[in-house]
Amino acid sequence: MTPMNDSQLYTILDLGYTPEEKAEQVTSALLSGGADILQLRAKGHDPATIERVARKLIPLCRLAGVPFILNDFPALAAALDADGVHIGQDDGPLSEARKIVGPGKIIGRSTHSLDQARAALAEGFDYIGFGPLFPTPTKLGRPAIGLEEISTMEHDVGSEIPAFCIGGITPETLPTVLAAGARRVVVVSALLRAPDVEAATRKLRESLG
Ligand code: 3NM
Repeated sequence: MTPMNDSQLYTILDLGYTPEEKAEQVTSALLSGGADILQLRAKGHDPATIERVARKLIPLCRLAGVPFILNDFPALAAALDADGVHIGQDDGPLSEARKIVGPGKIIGRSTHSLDQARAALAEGFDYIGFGPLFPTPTKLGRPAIGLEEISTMEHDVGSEIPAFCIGGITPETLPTVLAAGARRVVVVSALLRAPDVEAATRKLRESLG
């Protein structure tokens, strides 16, 4: 499996963009295009659907050597033997999730400020998301935090654990995000809405160097 330390492009199969019938096809395209990590995100979907989709995607990720992370649902992540789980600010402490998924699994946290990023590092999370940098249709209602704090965040947190900038990152915004100091990114709608997901992923992967 790709060590997380080498991961630059974190992708999300979001059922809000990709219907279940296309989940495997789009995941294969993300993986072939060079995704380093694949998360399944299914806000508002019932657990049975999430489990069904996860069971289809996990073998694809295993074959590609890419970690499969489940958004929320630590117990389901454990039952599926997912590589990890991603939890938000309101999803309780790391220790609780760790008890459920076990010691060998990756646990990531969404952070929306420098303070939250530092706190996630101190708590012992394996990686963080940091954003949203820009307003995003994928997470409506969350204020954009901009680019100003990226370099401090990378210095204080990103030097210790992988830190993925997220939110509104597209081929157009990526150069300014990298210029601001970001080293790793999560990209969702810009890839899932692309007419050719694999080509879009490959192009973005190449821009990351
Ligand atoms: N979490 P897109 S922003 C899922 O800041 C998610 O925690 C965010 O999607 C956070 O690439 C976000 O389409 C949406 O903007 C990212």
